[in-house]
Amino acid sequence: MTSRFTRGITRLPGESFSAGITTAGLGAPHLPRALEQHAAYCKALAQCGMQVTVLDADERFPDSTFVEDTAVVTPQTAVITRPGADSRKGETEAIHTALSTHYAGIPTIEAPGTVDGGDICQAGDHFFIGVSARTNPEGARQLAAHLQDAGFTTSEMDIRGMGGLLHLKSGMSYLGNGTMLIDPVLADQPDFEDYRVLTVTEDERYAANCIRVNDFVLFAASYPQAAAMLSAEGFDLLLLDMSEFRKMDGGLSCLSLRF
Ligand code: CIR
Repeated sequence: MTSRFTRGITRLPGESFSAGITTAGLGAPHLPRALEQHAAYCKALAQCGMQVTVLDADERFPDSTFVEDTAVVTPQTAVITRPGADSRKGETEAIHTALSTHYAGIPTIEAPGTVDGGDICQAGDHFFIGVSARTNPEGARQLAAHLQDAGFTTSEMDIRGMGGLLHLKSGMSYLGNGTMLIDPVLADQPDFEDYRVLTVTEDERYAANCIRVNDFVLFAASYPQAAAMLSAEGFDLLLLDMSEFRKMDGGLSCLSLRF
């Protein structure tokens, strides 16, 4: 079953956005354009039926617009992460405060564990936990324990050394109805045997990160083959220009917490 989401949290990119971490090699992001794209993203979440809280930018944390990495949330439960990059660890404080009005007693990942929310993919009652350069085995173990306490099943997928994937969800998205959209680099994962798997082409790898939100799929613009494949499967796409966030290694899922 796919959760229905009623609330979202996003955070505006700030003046320091271009000082964040990136490997993309696509040049510096243009802040006014990033703000326009962010506004369109928040509008799309609202169109999906969500009430969206937009937090102010925090110039101390250039990557803090990528709120997904700071928590793992479902409509029933939340866990505050401990991001793998030192420059991002302080981002969790504001998110903890924002989530505290919605959840009682939120557990946190503790040192030496690290978890980036971008490595965590929920598929119904199951969570895939990516072990990556950002999420370490101890963080994965702690998160699995919290999620199992909340009644979910979990499994780990080690993506270290898989070319081009920053996070597990850089290469996979759960679309609901037992369907996964994946990057070709994940094509041979035995864990996907029970799913209907749709694979993006090598030249559209960025499109593997999208988000199913209630009746729609928020999808990056400019990936026509992947968009046509999903439309043919009956998904309703809301296309969004992500060019400025892509320059900072960010995708559609990174920009919000959905619960
Ligand atoms: C970082 O390297 O941490 C940011 N520049 C990008 C984070 C993207 N987050 C995500 O995929 N969940």
